[in-house]
Amino acid sequence: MIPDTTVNPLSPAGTRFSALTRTDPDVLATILGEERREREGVELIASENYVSGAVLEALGSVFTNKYSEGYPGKRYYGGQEFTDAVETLAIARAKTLFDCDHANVQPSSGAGANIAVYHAWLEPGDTVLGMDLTHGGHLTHGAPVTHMAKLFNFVRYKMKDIETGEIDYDALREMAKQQKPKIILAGFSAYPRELNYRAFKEIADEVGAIAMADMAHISGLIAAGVAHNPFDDGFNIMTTTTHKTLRGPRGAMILSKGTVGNPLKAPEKTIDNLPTLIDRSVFPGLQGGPHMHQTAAIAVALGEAMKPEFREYGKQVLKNAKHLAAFLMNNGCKLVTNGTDNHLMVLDCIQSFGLDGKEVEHILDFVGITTSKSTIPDDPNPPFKPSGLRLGTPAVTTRGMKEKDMEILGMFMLQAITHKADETHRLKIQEEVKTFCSQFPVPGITGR
Ligand code: DSN
Repeated sequence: MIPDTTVNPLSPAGTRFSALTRTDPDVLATILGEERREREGVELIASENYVSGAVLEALGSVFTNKYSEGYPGKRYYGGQEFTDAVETLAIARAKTLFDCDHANVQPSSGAGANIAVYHAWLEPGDTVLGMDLTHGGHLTHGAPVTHMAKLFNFVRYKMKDIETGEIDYDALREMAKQQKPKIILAGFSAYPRELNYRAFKEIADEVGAIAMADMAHISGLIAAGVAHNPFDDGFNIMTTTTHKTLRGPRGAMILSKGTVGNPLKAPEKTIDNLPTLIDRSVFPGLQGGPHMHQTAAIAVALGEAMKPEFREYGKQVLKNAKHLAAFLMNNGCKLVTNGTDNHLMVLDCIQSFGLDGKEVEHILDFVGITTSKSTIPDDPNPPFKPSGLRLGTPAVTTRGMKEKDMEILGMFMLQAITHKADETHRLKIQEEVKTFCSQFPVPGITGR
């Protein structure tokens, strides 16, 4: 049975939330409310997950008290015995998991990690070739609204065929020859298919660019060995957040190939110096003191990702996604690229239901199914009211759901949309979702 933390457990000293119970019941109420929301609802946002009790403990540790600008063995403040040890551990685990020469585990977010790479390698005005936002790319890959788009010249490639998701690598090559990018960027936040990393790398070599992969969404699948590792095809850099399929705390890493030098000395801009250029770009270039409690929690998550159970987790994420996609398509829904090879899918809500993504997100929210609206390729609608909805299976898989549960979730979703105007029916589905969820504990809340 799942302990009900919304009922004040009296909290004797030393037990969970005992200090907050005494000092700040207002904030405690919000934390318990969020726990209840996570426990009683279904999380289908493709970029979210549930951390383990161990990750949560490291994140809530005294490492948050410490300033540690610099890198292990080269810091600007004293008292670094344990910060050096934990950061060294995180770096070593990241290098082993992703098979690279260097890991910078300090970026506090994925956006910062990408910005640090751009500044490590580019000069203002240089060109980056990245995936179009509505075709699945990410805001930090050069969307015109970002600060980076004012500094660098981003040009965008698209899918050749939105029915299959295939990228037009011939067009990409031609574009690269014309535009002469310094970075070719492979990566996405709403693309449901595998990329051909070898093709990206060959094109990058032909035009003298470096190959960078933003694997924020699928780094957990790469670590589990169920998705391709871009380093196997010679990529130079991989950025990733740590809180999506990798199931760690909020944070990010920059992984690279090359020789690790002294980050206190500015090296020449050569491919071999990328690790040092990246370290200097993160600190002092972009950030001040790293979040060592976050680093400790990243180390724990990377340790978990090295275990055989994580391989099984990765396999199940994929099985669940394929199953949910098939169930929805068999019931008349239209998915962008007609399916998925990874953990996510994009539902075309206009074609499926005659509703936009914001309306469907809202309908599902009411019954306790959390999703995120999404653009579809070349979406005629604006990003705040786009035509699609993105769904993903990393979080529900962490809770232990399997293929048959995907059918139940799919059914709840379709019923909620069909009965959107029937209040009694909607409340009934809301109760059914809650009862269904009670079978699947949330790890961090139960302490697992
Ligand atoms: N917000 C993340 C996502 O949902 O994909 C990426 O930044």
